[in-house]
Amino acid sequence: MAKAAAKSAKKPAAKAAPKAAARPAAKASAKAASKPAAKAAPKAKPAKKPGIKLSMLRPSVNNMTVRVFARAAGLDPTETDAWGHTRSPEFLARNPAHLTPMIEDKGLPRGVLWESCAIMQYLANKHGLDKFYPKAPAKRAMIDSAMFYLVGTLYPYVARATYPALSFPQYAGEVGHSDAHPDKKSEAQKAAMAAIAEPLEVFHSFFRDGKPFIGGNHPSIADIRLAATLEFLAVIDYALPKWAKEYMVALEKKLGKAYAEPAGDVRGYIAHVKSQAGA
Ligand SMILES: N[C@@H](CCC(=O)N[C@@H](CS)C(=O)NCC(=O)O)C(=O)O
Repeated sequence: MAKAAAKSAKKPAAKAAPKAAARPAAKASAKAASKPAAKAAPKAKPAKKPGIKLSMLRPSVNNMTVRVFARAAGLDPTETDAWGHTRSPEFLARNPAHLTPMIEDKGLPRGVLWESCAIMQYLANKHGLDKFYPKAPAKRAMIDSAMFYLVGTLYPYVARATYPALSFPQYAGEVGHSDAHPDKKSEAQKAAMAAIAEPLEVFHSFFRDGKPFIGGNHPSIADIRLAATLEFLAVIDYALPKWAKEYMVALEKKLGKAYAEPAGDVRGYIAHVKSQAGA
C-alpha cells in the first residue's frame, strides 16, 4: 500500500460547536423572579457511548468495514494509523497476527481484538446495537452466515483479483505470490475475477431475498462488510451487476458520512494506484 495515499487521507472534519453554546440565554421572567427558584431538573442527556480505540490502515476495506460501523453506531472511534507499524515488536506483542483493524478494550481477555466481523459483533453485543445485529437467533444466524460466507468465499476471490492491481502483498502458496510466469499470474487473477459472480449473486438472491439490505430495511453489519468489500472491485473496473451498484448507493445514502468518509480513503487509494498505473 502506498504511503502517500495513506498520508494524504483527509482528516475528519472539525466537530461542530456544541448546540448549547449557540443558544441565547433564557430570559428570566417576572414570575420566576417572584417565586423561590425551583431548580429545573437537568435535562437527561442521552447516554454517550464510549469511544473506541482503533488501529487501522486507511486503504483497506477490512478496516473500512469497522471504521464505517463505528461511525454509524456512534462509537466515536479514536483512530491510530498503523501504517508501517503492524510488524513492530510493540504491535506484535499485543497482536501476533499483525492484523488490522484492531480495537483495544480493557474488557477483553487479551486487551485487543482483531478480525473485522468479530469486532463488529463484539461492539454490537456490548452496546446493544440490535439495529445492526439482531438479537433473535434465526435472524442473527443469517447475518453470521452472510459474513462467514463473505470472509471464507467471496473475499479470497476479491483479494486474488484485486491485490495485484492494488499492489498489496498476496498470500503465500498462491500463484500471485509465487515466481510463476506473469502469464500464469494473470491467468490466476482472471480466474478469480470470473469466480466473483457466483457468490455475489448468492448475496443478492439468497441473503437479500428481495429486501433492501441483508438486515432488512436497515443495514446490518453484514451489509457494511459486503459493501466495503465491493469497493475494491473498482480497481479492476469490475462490471458490478445493476443490483449491486444500486445496493451500494442505497447503503451509502442510508449511512451518510459514516460510510462516505472511510470509503473516501479507499477510493482515494484506488484513484492513486490507477493514476500510477496509467502514468
Ligand atoms: N479477515 C481480516 C483481514 C485483516 C487483514 O487482512 N488486514 C490487513 C490489511 S487489509 C493488515 O492489517 N495487514 C497488515 C499486516 O499483515 O502486517 C479482517 O476481516 O479483519
